[in-house]
Amino acid sequence: MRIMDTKFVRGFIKMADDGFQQGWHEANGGNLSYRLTPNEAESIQNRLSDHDPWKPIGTSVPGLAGEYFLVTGSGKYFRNIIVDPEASLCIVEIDDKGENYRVRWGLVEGGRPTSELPAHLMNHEVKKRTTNDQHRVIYHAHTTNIIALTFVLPLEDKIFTRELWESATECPVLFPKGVGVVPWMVPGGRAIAVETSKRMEYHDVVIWAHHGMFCSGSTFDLTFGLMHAVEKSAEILLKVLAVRPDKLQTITVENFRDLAKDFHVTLSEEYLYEK
Ligand code: 2HA
Ligand code: ZN
Repeated sequence: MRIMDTKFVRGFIKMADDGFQQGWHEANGGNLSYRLTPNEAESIQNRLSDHDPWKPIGTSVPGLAGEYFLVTGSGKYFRNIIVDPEASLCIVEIDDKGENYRVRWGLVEGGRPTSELPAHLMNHEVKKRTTNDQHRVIYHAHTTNIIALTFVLPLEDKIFTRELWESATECPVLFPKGVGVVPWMVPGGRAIAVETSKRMEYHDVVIWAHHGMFCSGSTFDLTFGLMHAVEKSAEILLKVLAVRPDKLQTITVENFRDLAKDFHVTLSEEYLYEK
């Protein structure tokens, strides 16, 4: 099957362009990865090249041995993905130890996978295990309002979660396990990948202070929708803080309990503290 015609490549390109249209991908900002199903990997085998040598991932992901990923390229611009996907994206294969990768398709003008490959793969490894193989999409974007919030709220999971939940009614339903927050760290390496994947054990959303956000999900729609909802909630919260920091009214703890009951979600007591 022609790789450009596959449903997962079409979905990936649409999601990347949706993110660009939102203003979350200035310059080469952000990155996206998708873990292929065994059937998808099988369906494109005769379209893959085996010329690229194995290279170290920079971290160890034994839980992903033999998996294939569609990922954005390092230094590539999201705004160009829809125009020239074969130059902007690549499919990588992970070796049988989870230590090395090689490019099997794409990046036709050269380059390498995203600088955040360690974070993407370590998050995928956690999510593959904790979601019983369901999650396949990891998305990193430079979401303006969430970044702004990391300058004005304490960098604590409990505070970010509660404030985002209060700012839009559907938030506790979309991310009942709340959000994790990583303090400012140098991007692109193993250290920030370790901190992020630790929080992905529990959360589907991890915020990087003064940088952006990571979301995990089972489909492109669910993962994009999650990022979009968190970012919109942050926008509302910033507007409220700008106009009237001492909110006149809000969604109360009692309201959250009623919501949880009717929508059949479990909201951790950790976030339902009295203020
Ligand atoms: O430039 O977003 O975090 C890509 C990035 C690095
Ligand atoms: Zn980034």
